[in-house]
Amino acid sequence: MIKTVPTTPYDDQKPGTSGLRKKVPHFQQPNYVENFVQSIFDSLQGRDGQTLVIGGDGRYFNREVIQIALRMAAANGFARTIVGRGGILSTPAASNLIRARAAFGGIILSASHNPGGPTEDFGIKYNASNGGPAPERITEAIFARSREIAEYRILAAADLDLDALGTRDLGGMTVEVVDPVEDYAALMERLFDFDAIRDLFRGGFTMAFDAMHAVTGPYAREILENRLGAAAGTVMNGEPLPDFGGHHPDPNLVHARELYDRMMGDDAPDFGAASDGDGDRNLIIGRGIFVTPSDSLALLAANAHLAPGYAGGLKGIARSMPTSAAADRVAERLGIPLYETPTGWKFFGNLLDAGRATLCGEESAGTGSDHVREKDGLWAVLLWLNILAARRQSVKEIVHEHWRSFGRDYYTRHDYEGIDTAPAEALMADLRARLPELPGSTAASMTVERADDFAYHDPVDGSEARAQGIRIYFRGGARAVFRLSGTGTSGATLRVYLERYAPGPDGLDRDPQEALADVITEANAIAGIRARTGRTAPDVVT
Ligand code: VG1
Ligand code: CO
Repeated sequence: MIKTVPTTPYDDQKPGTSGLRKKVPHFQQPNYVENFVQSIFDSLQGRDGQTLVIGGDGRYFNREVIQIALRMAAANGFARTIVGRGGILSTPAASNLIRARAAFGGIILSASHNPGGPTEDFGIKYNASNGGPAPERITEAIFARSREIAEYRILAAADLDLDALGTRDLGGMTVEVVDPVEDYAALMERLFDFDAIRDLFRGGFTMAFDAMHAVTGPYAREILENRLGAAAGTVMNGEPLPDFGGHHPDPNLVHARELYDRMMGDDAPDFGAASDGDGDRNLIIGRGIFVTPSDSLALLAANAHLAPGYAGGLKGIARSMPTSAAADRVAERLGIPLYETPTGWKFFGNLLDAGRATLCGEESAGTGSDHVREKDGLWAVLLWLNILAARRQSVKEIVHEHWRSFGRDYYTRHDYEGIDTAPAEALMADLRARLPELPGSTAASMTVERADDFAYHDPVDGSEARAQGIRIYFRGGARAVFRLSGTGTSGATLRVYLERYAPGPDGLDRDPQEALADVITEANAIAGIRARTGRTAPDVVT
């Protein structure tokens, strides 16, 4: 029986960089989930009789929300839903399923790299039929709907068993519970030379993969250990846990410290990697060398032709604006276009759909390609492995060779987390107001050449995205970027992105913090970070 339940709107259901993210208790308010899911459905034309994919990263509250979403999908005209066993689907695997099964769209439950648990984070995101995060016009429609919603539709039914594979009926809608790994692993086998990688491992190559007790554990075990023959135990923290073992499933140098220390130690394996809560990010560390995500994008682009899936070359490269210019140099040499987009994967969708870009990347450890419409952590790891298998050099040799050939883009990001919203917004507003007077000025030791507030004009559909981050270019080629996070759930997070290009082959082992010391000082002085936030140092340096 379908019930129509009266409800009252919430005013804070605005999707951010990557969907709606709030604390679990916030989502547990009466009808909060139902309102948002109905707002999604109400914003979709032509969903009747269609297929919907549903899955999440397994965090606390995942199962409850999946049951609600299933009952609501059944009451809102969907003919079929495809759910990962146990409610599990990594974000790239969900994207793949939407595409492979020609679904109308998908609901992905995740707060990505944010911690999980009864008082931690949860998130709901809608992906469209191309498998990618809903574009702004849809997220705006969802938000608008959520502010006036008066009722939602739900089937009165008991919970479904999601732990056994197979097809069942839910009020006339077919629910298909699928193996979350199978289709995704098959896609990876089509893109990469599994024989060459197997051969690499057979020859004694060693690796450590930190799944951070998040969704990639089962994927990494199946692909790396079972199919590619990496030694048992290669996958660390491989059991997905609703609270990620109490950690932040964020693959950066702070939260993946154990892996980092191991990779810098004497008995380090050849290759180290990690992924985040929902499996779309990647961290790459070679023995004795951390590869920044910006460099990784450039390296993957320069070497992608070594993998079968990319043997025909790349159509173009797209990177988020705060990502370093390392990929630009590769695009230039390859003679292919480079696109600079706002932060967030949704902005890559049109470029990928239109066949303008093949590889995309963000400085926040997200890399991907046109194989799905999300960033893809394991994909990046496998492309690296394919390149290592083809070149038979160490990560360090490959990175150093790249820098010798292209020059090096020193890069770091400084995050100030959980600062009060008011001063954070005032800091940004003040920078915006001072943009015209910045060129020619010097706050500490460097002189501003030009400064702007990044606006993106989508070359495919002509849409505009404004106020995407303050960019300050200094004389001599360094850059600082300021923006506020759109994924945090408590207070505001200020991100400061810093980079400088060094054309020569010098300084291969130089520490970026040291190489960027003057840019860091200048950026802090221009924005008045200490005075406005009371913070003397960033919380996270990546
Ligand atoms: C962050 C990253 C951004 C990424 C987004 C979602 O956003 O900076 O590059 O696309 O997270 O990633 P923000 O607005 O907090 O800077 V995930 O792994 O959460 O889908
Ligand atoms: Co993620």
